[in-house]
Amino acid sequence: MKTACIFDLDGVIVDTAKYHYLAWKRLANSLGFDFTEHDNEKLKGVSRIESLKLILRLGGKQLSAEEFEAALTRKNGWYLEYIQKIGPEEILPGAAEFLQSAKAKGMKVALGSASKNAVLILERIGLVNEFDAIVDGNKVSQAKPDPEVFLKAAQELAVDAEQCVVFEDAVAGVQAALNAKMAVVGIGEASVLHAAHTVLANFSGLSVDDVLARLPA
Ligand code: G16
Ligand code: MG
Repeated sequence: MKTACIFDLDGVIVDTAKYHYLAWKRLANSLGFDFTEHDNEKLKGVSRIESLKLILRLGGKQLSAEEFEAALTRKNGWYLEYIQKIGPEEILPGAAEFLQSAKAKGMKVALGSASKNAVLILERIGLVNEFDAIVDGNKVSQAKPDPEVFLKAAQELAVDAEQCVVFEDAVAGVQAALNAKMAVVGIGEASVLHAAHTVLANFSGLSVDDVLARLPA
């Protein structure tokens, strides 16, 4: 039986993926190459460090250890600048309602995000007190598709992996949930997230029971 929901943050609860993209593009441009939205798909759910490694590979660019650190700091500075203005209006359609109805059904809810800025974002959108557990990029050492973030969330909720449903917008995140042996609902396009057990465009108009009925028992 599914007794817990684990939500990814960027791209599932809130649309911050576009701000990550803008900040990475700005960084790539400052290093002398471009970064397309198509390539950005590969960065979703991937940690800051792994994202930069991937971008540098795509741009055919090498940085010293100091330059690498400085690039991470610059990107995060721009990202923080972009998200200064976000508020509850950036919560993705139906996400807050879905979270509340899962809680009303007695399910436990956790956040499982790669972002080190997760708590700041949850505060901005007014959802920081809604989770029974928050596992973010500050608490894990392995980036998605490693299952660590979701296994830690299950541990903090005191539930087994098979009781958990993960909601993910990223290919790496879907794979992380599968690696954790959890049921996974993709949020986005089925053509991209085909490995998920089921895929929703967003949470709008869907009850928790509707979603649970689409998953393997
Ligand atoms: C998010 C994004 C990724 C981002 C990562 C790290 O993860 O999807 O694009 O690189 O967090 O974020 P930060 O630089 O804020 O630490 P998630 O897991 O919430 O989708
Ligand atoms: Mg995400």
